[in-house]
Amino acid sequence: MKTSDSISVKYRKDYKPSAFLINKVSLNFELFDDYAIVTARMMLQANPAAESSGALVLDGEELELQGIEVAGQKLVQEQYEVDSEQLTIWLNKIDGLDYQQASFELVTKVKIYPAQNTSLEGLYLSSEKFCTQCEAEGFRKITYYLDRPDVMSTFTVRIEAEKKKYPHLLSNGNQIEHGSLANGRHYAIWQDPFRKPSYLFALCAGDYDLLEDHFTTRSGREIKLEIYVDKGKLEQCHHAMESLKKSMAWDEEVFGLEYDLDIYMIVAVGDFNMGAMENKGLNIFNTKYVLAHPETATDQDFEDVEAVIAHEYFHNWTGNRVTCRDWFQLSLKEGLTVFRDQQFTADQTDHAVKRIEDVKVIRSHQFAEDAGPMAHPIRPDSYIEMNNFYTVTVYNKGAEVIRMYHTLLGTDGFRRGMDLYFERFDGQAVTCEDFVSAMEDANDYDLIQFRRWYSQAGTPEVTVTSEYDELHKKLTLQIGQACPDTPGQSNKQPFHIPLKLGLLDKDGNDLPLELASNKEQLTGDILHLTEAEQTFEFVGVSHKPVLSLLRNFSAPVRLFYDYNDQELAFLYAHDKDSFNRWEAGQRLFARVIWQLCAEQEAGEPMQFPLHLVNAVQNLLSDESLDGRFKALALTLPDIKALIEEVERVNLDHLIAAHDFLKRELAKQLEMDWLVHYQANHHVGAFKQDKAAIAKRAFAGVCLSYLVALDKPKAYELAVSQLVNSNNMTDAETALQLLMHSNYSQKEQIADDFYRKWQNEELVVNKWLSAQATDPTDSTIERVKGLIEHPAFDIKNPNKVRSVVGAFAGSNLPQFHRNDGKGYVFLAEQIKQLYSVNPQTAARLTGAFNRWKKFDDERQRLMCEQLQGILQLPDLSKDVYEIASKALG
Ligand code: 0A1
Ligand code: ZN
Repeated sequence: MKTSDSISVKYRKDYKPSAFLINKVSLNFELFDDYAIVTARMMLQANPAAESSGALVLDGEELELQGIEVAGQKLVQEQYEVDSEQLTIWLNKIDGLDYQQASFELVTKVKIYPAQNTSLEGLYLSSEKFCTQCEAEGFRKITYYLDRPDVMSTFTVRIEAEKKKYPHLLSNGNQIEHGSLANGRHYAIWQDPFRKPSYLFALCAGDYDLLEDHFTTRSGREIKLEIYVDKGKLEQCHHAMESLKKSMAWDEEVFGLEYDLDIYMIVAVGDFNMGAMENKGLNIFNTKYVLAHPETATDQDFEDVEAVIAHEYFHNWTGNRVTCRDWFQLSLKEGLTVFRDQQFTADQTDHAVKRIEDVKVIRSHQFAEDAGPMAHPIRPDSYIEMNNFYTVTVYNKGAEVIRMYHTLLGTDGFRRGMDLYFERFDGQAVTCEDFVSAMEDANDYDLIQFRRWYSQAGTPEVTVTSEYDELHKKLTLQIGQACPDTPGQSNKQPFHIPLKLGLLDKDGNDLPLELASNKEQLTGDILHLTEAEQTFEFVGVSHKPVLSLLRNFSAPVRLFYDYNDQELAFLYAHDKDSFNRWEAGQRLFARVIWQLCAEQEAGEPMQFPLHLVNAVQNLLSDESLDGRFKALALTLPDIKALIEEVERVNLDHLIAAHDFLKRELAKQLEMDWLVHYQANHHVGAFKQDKAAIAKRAFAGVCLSYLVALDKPKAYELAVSQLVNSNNMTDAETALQLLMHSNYSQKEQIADDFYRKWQNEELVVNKWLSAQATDPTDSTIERVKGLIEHPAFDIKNPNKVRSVVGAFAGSNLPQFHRNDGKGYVFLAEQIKQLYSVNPQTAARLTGAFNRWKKFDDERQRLMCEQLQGILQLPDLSKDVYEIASKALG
């Protein structure tokens, strides 16, 4: 078992500039099937901004040191020391070296074993291709280095390997030379003119198919675009290429940002821990976010590919040109880049739909993280393993914080802030504070209180009460805010919360907004909450309005306001703010679900409230609404998000209530679902324009209600959609619905689907997760079978996520079985995985984080598994941090 003294906690407050800088580095990679030799030649210099020291301490892990030279002298044993994490060179023991005055050269040679590297961090060989992943601290598994983002250097990289097996040899920047060598080997040399931290280094070597294109920047520069994929996958790359070109044009148009190198390469790999990586000029992507063809990828997959391509492309400015000083500042690049990709996707698709999708992630995942044992501010104060901090808080709440600047400063003000940010910090490694000050200075806007969003964890709770004074036409809002304690933080200070609102008259029109006093507390339709308790008096309110609060989810908070059913139904039908229209529906459904839970608690039968029928029917038949919006507005709230609404949950009751409501809505509106399904489900030539996508989404939700009827006729519709579909959107929807139902032939369906798609890995993953998320009782045995299936591979993170991740994260009824078998299954998988791939194992461990929400028996069962995990021999830091914090 890990003891607390064998692990170390890193603190943000301990930041010190590096004692040395690296001005230039040349790397030479000699790649062989079973090992690689890496020679690094670096020009170092004492950092004038740091305390000087006679010891040069380089990071390095899992490296076999073969030689070391400083200023042309081979070092002998007394001059350096190596342990499992560092190489220390005693510069003061090297004759004639004046390291404080002049720069000096260091040459190291190490041997590494990429074929044995299953962590997928550093340099690894998988599916006969070499690939790297260096963020956050993977470069130290390639060579000894100052592996921290504030040490920036120019890189020259020479790669040599067998020509036949590895015809493509790629690294960052421009290729400046290539040629043949003896013994069937060849080499290429790459030079990246931009200084960069080691985490942006990349190397790929293998035999790929290549899609080529080009883009002309608005200043007229010609950029080569290249996408490298596994042989035979070229047909699935066109969407990624189009997405890249759209992203490049969008960043020029919206932010005035042009690409800077002459070539932009993307390599798709099947074994990858995350979505993708923004290495300078050489992005490496999980195949899931590159490959897309209508037959094998859903409309959602297409949107995801476009968004991830955009995200990585946008990092070239927000991340690469301006990078992070240290890893505590991760949200500086990630929150900002997520916000940028969200805006991009909204512009390509639909603003309201995109907003709703993003808020769903916040509510189901980020709120849970913020209320659990891993809660941290978007700029964390400490960590044990940095890889555990690539979180929904840093990324998605980080993006919400950026969105609030946009809300407060407006599009132009936000742009002014961005321009100043680049003007001041281009080419540097900076902090979140630097970003705030740029926004502040460019707009002459006080963001002192706003800064608390960076330092305080937890989800603020905003409580609103209202009173209408008919006589004086006055509306008084009493608004309080509080933020719950989180691990290591209590007594939080009030946040600056922009609360966008509207007051609706009885026709659903917005009434004008005017405050009686303190008029600066309202700008446009944004109310500025800054204190624990505030009173706002609106005047000239002609009659009692319906309140539309927190429009467009203008801040990442929980809003409490005592709406009644009539008001919610009214907003669901009329709010001009599409987000709040959706939100009203979700609240309406949630109220019913909690009511049904209360009925079960009281031992009474569940009663379906008929008032819902009207509300849903009106929405269903509202011709003015987009199909994707309708699909979202007709979907019941996610159980995960509902769990976050209560202190402790009776999961059995909650699931029963959720199922009951779905089935009742299905029954009450059976004809409507059928009519709309038939009107929107399209047979015939495949189209992928906005209208066709919207119809598929809407038809999919209608079908989900029909299948909930548990009737042969409905199953027939789903089966027919599955077998006759010419696109994966329709096929996957039908597959999932059938697999999650009581349909008697579902085994057959699963077998046929597999037989058809067994050679398309990404489709097989859909097949795996459709089974792993089946809420019926047989699933526990089925998932045990799936991990033995030839299609499963514990070394491939996409497979692990498709089976184990999907089961633990998205199959609440079965993961939380009351016999504890779901928990045992997850713990078993973590035990198999933690030494193979610590990062992915740690992510899985997070599924236990919310154990305190459940009943005593489930709590006990989950804790038992967490304790077992903590007893594992040589437990990785990654898993240790999650499991130990979960147990608190
Ligand atoms: N920076 C990448 C995400 C990423 C982070 C860590 C990784 O390995 C530990 C890999 C990728 C992004 O935001 O896209
Ligand atoms: Zn990113």
